[in-house]
Amino acid sequence: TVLSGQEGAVFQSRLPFNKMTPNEEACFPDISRSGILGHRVFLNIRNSLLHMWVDNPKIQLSFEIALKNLPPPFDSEPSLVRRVHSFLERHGFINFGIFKRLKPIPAKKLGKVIVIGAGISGLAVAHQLQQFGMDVIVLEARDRVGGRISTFRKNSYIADVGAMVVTGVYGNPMTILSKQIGMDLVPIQQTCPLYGPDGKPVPKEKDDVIEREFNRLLESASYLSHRLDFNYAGDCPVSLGDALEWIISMQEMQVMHKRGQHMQEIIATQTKIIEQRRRLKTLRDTIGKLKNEHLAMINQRKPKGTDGDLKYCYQEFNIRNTQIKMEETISTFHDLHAEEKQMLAKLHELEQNRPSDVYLSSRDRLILDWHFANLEFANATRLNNLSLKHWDQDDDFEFIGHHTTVRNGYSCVPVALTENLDIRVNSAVKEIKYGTKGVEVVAENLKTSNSQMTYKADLVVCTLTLGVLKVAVAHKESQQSNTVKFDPPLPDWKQQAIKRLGFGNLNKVVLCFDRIFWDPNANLFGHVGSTTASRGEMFLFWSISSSPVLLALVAGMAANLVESVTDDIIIGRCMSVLKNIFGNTSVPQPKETVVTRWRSDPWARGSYSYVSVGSSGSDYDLLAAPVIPPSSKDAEGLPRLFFAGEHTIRNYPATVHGAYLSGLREAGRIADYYLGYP
Ligand code: HUF
Repeated sequence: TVLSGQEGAVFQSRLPFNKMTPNEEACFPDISRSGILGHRVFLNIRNSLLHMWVDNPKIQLSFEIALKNLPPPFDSEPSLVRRVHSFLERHGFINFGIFKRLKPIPAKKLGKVIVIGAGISGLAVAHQLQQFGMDVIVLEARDRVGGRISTFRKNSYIADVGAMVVTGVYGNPMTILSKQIGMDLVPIQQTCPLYGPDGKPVPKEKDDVIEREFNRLLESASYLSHRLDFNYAGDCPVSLGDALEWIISMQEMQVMHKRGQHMQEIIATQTKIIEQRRRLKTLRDTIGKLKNEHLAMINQRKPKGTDGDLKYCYQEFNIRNTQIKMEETISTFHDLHAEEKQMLAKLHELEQNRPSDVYLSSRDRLILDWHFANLEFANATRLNNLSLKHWDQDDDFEFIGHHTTVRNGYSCVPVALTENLDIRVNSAVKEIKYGTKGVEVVAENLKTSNSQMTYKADLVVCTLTLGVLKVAVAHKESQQSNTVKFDPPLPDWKQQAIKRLGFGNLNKVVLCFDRIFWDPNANLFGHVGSTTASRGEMFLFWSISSSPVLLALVAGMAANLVESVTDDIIIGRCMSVLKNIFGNTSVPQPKETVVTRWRSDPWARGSYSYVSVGSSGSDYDLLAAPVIPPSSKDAEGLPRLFFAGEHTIRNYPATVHGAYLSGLREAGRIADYYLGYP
């Protein structure tokens, strides 16, 4: 059920309606200790304020308006209302995004901040800190904002080559942003017809059966991990891919075992039939013999009285005795004959119902591989790289509601968030020096070669991608160009977490045509690869634009491979897949094409994070933790280096909303450290 009113607003804010969160209890220790009545008052104020904001996020919710609109008796303690209002504002529950300000931003600046990266997390943190009254500058290496949100726009063609889907609406901060700025959100039709390697449609029934099997395999892998605690093989942590292949092998063995059992049952039934037939033959002989005996006795029967009574009695006794024996034997014969019939029926049934020779036919396995490719797309890596135990650790935090795409292009969000910010594009950060007194960031201007600028501030927020951080902490010899140096080097706990957590890859091919030649009603169609190894190559096509644009996804192993191949070859591969499905003459040459190479992109070095084998959700927390410079005598002990980005948010990683929320989180943390408690 979808909640509305105050409950809906609290749900949208990802807070529990009826209780305080640990963070709230820490920030309101007096309320936390005050018993049920105090809690109720706090929750009523907090929930009412959230309701006011969610209902009208286009206008700043000032303390004064909040107080005015609070129903009595909750307006009777203005100091508490002010504290709740400040808390919600500081932690990004109200007054975030783009809205009409009723009160100007404080003119006196309260500390200087450098934000590295103008992706969604950098823009979120910069925007928040600026409205909190800090002096903020954003350094961005690219010539545009948005980072991994990137929209290709040419003529009437629009295609998102980075993030594309708003995954669930309820609780998603993008829902609030969509009310503030012109985001044209369109629900995705989830039906996805599949085409086989031969280009022919995969029958619906077959598709359903294999999808069920895929889900069963995932459930078995989860059982293996969470119920049997089978997460290590010796000392090595097990990957999801390993577990799935083991389960498949076990299923294959099970199939062989079932076949063996079936054969044994057939042989046992056949042996029983032979034995039964032998017994029937003996009985038939006995019946024949008794019949002859009985007939002879009848023929030789003598009448009573000639030879005396005793002989007559003896003769009659024998005749009847033989007859009874004969009748009994015939009855036994009929019983055994009926049994034989049952045995034959059973044999027939066994022969008719031979279990299948294999667990999956080679064709079925390829359809299963398509589902694996889809999972590899969602996680941006091969299943063999994913931790069996933790790969889906964020599942409980998935937002409910339909998935949507941004028809006017996702880049409208970062562009809107640039409002009033001092963003220096083309500024590639080379060095981040941090000490107890403050920070110095050296950046190279990529437009005017060799010109370097040093920026000084109280603190720095680093939203460099996990891929860029990995290169920064990699061993010296393997260092590539465009690396960022931390001075002093990042502490070991941070470096180890950077190394452990995975950073995956995913690529897209945009094909812009002069007309639609696919089913215009389907947003998606799938293409089953011809080998397990190539399962991720153009396995899924998206048609979400109002113009004739197709977006092909390249996931799993293929995502990296495709980066070493020229655009022509990749486009050629796409075209042959499409011609195979729709026919040679139906597919025109594309007018425009784009091929992404996120792994080779020096400012991304991949697509998004994943929980790799040996890592866990707690690595996201380590990546989020700020760094306090190594202490000196007059150390203030303040953290100077803060981190935001999709790789720093344990509950919502690898997403735009997660990156955005990480920016709101860091702004709150920085304000708590540098501006004091409200
Ligand atoms: O890379 P960023 O956008 O990271 P984020 O803020 O955590 O958001 O920002 C980092 C910035 C960039 O602008 C860099 O240029 C800059 O730092 N930078 C530097 C620098 N080095 C780097 N600046 C200065 N100096 C230096 N030295 C790739 C991708 C992602 C997604 C999807 C598809 C693809 C192909 C579809 C998808 C999706 C979502 C989706 C992930 C998000 C990402 C977020 C990070 N998606 N997310 N729905 N993602 O599958 O919600 O459909 O894009 O988590 O954008």
